Amino acid sequence: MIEEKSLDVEKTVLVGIINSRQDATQSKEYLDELAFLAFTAGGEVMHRFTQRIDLPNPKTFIGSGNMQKVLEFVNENDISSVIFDDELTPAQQGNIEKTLKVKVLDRTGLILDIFAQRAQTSYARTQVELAQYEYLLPRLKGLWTHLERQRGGIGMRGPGETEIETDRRIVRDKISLLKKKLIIIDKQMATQRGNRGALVRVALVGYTNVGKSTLMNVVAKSKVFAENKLFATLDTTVRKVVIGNLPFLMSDTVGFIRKLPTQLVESFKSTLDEVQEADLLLHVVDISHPNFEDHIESVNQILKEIKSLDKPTLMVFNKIDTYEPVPWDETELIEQREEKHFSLKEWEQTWMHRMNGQALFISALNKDNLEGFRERVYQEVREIHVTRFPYNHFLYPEGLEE
Ligand SMILES: Nc1nc2c(ncn2[C@@H]2O[C@H](COP(=O)(O)OP(=O)(O)OP(=O)(O)O)[C@@H](O)[C@H]2O)c(=O)[nH]1
Ligand SMILES: [Mg+2]
Repeated sequence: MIEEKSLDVEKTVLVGIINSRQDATQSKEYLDELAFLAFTAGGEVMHRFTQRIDLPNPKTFIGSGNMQKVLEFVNENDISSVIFDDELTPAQQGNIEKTLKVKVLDRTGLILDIFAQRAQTSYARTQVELAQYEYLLPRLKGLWTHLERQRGGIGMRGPGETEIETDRRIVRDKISLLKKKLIIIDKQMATQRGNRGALVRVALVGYTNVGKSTLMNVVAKSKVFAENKLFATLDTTVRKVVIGNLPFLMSDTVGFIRKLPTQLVESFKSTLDEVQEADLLLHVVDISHPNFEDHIESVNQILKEIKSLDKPTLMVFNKIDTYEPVPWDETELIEQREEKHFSLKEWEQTWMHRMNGQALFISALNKDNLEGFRERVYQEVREIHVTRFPYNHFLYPEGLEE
């Protein structure tokens, strides 16, 4: 079993930078996430390189001394791809590839590759393909054509997998064809959403891997694919949920990530329409993740991009089962405590306070506080429902009927 696995695993190295905007700790956290992305794409990270650098080299991103070190490592360890955490210009990517003679990807390229690998329906595939071609277009010149041996694997899925097209015209034609195809699908999706009637719509949003699908499954008793890898969900699933006797629609959709490629945000427009048209957002957060506050920021950034930041939102802090508060000494000075030393109760108080009570704490996996979750969502949905149907709100009495 293990041998089988190691056959498909591709050896990669990561490259990140430390600068005035990201210190050593942050850089490490970003590389942790990049390593998880690489793992999701089927790679094994053999080494991480970091360089302190404020202005990246316009030609090669990192300096020549460091490039030499990467090159030596690549040659000595049979590395087949080098992944940069930061966005590379097409020229930088080309130059680095010439030096290293292996595949060179940036975070955007890696995320696009994972999306291509995970897209199940033709709708998702069309959206990913469009994003990939748009990413590919400025990078066509000399792209990997000298790497005949290494076709396939990370960064090579989706367009160009079977043949690398060097003709921009073909790629442009493909882009316009895919755009036309998406317009048709978008129309179908809009009609489908229209057909769902006036039921209140609730959308689960959040960073990737926080447990949105797991929560959807327990609440809607559905079977949405969930796993401990990034971007398990690409297609939106909508389920009718009834709490008490109040029916509403709940949607589970693609997870967000720091620096989600703009090409993806654009081509996933229709998938994200589900969020835009929702009446209530449940922003799910993995409270056990050391970077969860950064994650909230990234999600809010994308919500802002899709003009959905001002929607009524409940913050749902998930995975309270794996959150391990370090017991703290009552006599210790408050200032000396770090965030991780807060007990759950304290978190609850700080967040409830900060969010005006719009926060919930649950474990979707262990079903902890699911009753509290259902009760709270019921109240919110009911409020929207009675505004929408002022004359028959008596159909839905106060409180839950179980
Ligand atoms: N410990 C713990 N793990 C959880 C909980 N909820 C979900 N998980 C796990 O977290 C991982 C990701 O869960 P998903 O439901 O796929 O997460 P998601 O937010 O839908 O992820 P994407 O679709 O990739 O955006 C899975 O391994 C789940 O079993 C929880 O409450 N506690
Ligand atoms: Mg999911």
